[in-house]
Amino acid sequence: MRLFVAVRLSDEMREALLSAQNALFDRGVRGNFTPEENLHLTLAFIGDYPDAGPVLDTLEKVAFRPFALTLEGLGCFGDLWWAGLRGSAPLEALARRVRRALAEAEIPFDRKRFSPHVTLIRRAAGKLPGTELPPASMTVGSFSLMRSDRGRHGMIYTELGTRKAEPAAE
Ligand code: 2AM
Repeated sequence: MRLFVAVRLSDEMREALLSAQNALFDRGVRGNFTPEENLHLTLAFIGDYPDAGPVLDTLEKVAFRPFALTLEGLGCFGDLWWAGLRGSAPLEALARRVRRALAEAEIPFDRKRFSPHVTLIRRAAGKLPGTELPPASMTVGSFSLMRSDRGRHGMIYTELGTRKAEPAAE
């Protein structure tokens, strides 16, 4: 099983990202556009792991309060183009806690530095324009353990479990 831990995005956020993808397409950008239902923010990539049970038990120990997430800017890693998120201490803290919990449970994960992004296009061909992202924010009230399978027409992501935030502080 190929596993990763992610924040699933609100409908509003995914719609904003879809309209950014459409704007890029209209400007002639081509590539492998992430389908709207697959848009997500990865907190930790576990990769091949035999059993979701211990991972879910570990994620259950990660407590956090709801916090705001706001889109900010387009960027790229080579030909992978992404939407960025406004710098957020609670987001950084959540990723750190998830990763620390996985490490303590000796569940391996990709140790590359957390670099919050939502992948919009893989193998993008074109020049990254200065397109603005439509403004969009959401409250992160949970994160999920996801399984990734290669389907006939692209990746299929399945939620295996969710860890909800503690009630917001008064
Ligand atoms: P990406 O979108 O930048 O490729 C599922 O593959 C998710 O895990 C994607 O969000 C992917 O990020 C992320 N991920 C992080 N590290 C990865 C790795 N080493 N291999 C594959 N996916 C990785």
